[in-house]
Amino acid sequence: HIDHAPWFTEARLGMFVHWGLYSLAARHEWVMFREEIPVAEYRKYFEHFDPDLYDPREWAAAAKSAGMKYVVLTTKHHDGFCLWDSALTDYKSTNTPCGRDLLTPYVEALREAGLKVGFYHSVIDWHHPDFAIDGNHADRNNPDADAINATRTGERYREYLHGQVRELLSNYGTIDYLFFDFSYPNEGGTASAGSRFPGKGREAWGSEALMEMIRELQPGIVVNDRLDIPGDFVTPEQYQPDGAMVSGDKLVPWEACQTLNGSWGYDRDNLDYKTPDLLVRMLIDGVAKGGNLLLNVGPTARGEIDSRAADALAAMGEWMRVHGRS
Ligand code: FUL
Repeated sequence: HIDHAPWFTEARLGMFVHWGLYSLAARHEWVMFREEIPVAEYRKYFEHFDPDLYDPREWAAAAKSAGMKYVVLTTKHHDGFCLWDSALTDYKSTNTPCGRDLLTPYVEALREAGLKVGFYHSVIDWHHPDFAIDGNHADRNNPDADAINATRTGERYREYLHGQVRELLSNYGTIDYLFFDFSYPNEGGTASAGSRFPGKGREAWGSEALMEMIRELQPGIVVNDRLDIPGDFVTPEQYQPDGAMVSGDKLVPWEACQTLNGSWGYDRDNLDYKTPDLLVRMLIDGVAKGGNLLLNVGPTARGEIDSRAADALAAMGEWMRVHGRS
């Protein structure tokens, strides 16, 4: 139970949406990192981003009929591209052929459908000129990385991060949920991120001050645990915890985020979908252990939830209609 937001542990099921420039590549949201695509080359996706089928009312309807109570959209993923008209960067949807802020209709559609509004925001940024290049950066093998890093200041990036979060929490009315993302493959969780990745972690991001600002701007919001300081809930990723999560004599609110096919971003040729049976079992497993399930979809570059994801959601909805209580 989260005192200031009892809705969260009652909701139990939400929809995660990973959508951005990587959706055009259609082969995993880490494509820029995996294929070491330089910023200049990755720009081709920016130049062609034109989601003509984007209708967040359809996303909201799909979530709702699957029994989901909240939706969480990637405002910015690790590639740094912003889905809103940020005053702090040019790397945003308004400067692509799309030409508009995509968060406004998203937020409106969710509210209309009676769903809670969530934002995901990446602390990692492979595009920002002041984000230090480390082993988990798309540009990690650049022979000039050390020289480039010498010109980068954590302070400028920190200001950018705080400024963008301020925009997100000031310009779209009430935001119910915020998922920060600092998490690297094979590193298992986020604790002591700062010590494992020099220049990253609570001090580099100004996490305490950031959290204070968030609470001030949106007193009712729930925030996850990936700023290298505790949040309102913890976020096991792509696994179900063994049992209820406990700290001292207290139950810890948790939310497992899970994919449909192992990728978060649209991954067109990946056919390794979880069966509806497994999805329902994951939901039951989580509820039995006192947790939420945040189930991901990766819409196509045109903005559509493709038929395989839509079928999975529909199958969950079918089960919820028979077994749900709301
Ligand atoms: C991770 C990210 O690196 C993935 O791309 C995804 O966003 C997931 C929810 O968090 O750690």
